Amino acid sequence: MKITVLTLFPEMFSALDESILGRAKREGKLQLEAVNIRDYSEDKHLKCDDYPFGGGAGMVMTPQPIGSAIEAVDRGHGAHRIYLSPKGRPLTQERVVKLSEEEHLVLLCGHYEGVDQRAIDLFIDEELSIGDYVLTGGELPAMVLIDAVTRYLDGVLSPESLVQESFSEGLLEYPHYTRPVEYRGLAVPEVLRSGNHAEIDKWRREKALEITRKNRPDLLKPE
Ligand code: 4GY
Repeated sequence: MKITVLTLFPEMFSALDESILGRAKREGKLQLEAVNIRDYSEDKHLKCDDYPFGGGAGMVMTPQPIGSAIEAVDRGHGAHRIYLSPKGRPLTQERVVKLSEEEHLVLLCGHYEGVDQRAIDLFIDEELSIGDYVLTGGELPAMVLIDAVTRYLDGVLSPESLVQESFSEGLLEYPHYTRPVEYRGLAVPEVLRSGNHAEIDKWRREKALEITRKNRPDLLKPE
């Protein structure tokens, strides 16, 4: 999959050279391109922001550099174009799986108070939010989306890692343990060392239900 990020801070995306995402990039499973919106500004000082019409605090990203950048990286509009913002529809695991089937994603990262609405109306297919809090820019949300999508690309994770998720079936995950058997007075639950896989599955389902009831009762409600 190809992902093009449009940002004023392309260097931030070097964070994705580490760990599993770094390997996916090196193996060519994820082709990530971070494009500086400023390179497309036609302003003599390469400005990309201006004061809001109607007044108010802060600056707004101007539509020209954004429009020119999008048209340069996605001629013919073959890609699926996403703007990350708290106003967007919630990004869910279901949406992540669907997005992982796209050939080319373009992610637009806003800054300051946001981008001129005409850039969204003219050039964006979908506005997505990673959660109900406000960050200083769209770069971290874009990285969250890239991380979540990359897990579903062929050959990035072992199939078992993804199967385990569907085992949880809409519940939160059961607790994990590894060696040592006892750490600072806390022992690994006996059942996990019993070798009885029916009992282990039963224990894990109970624990998943228990933590879901405690932390996310909304996930247990019908619909
Ligand atoms: N939450 N989900 C989010 C965000 C920062 C002002 C527009 C979020 O997706 N994006 O908080 N983004 C804002 C900052 C410009 C993006």
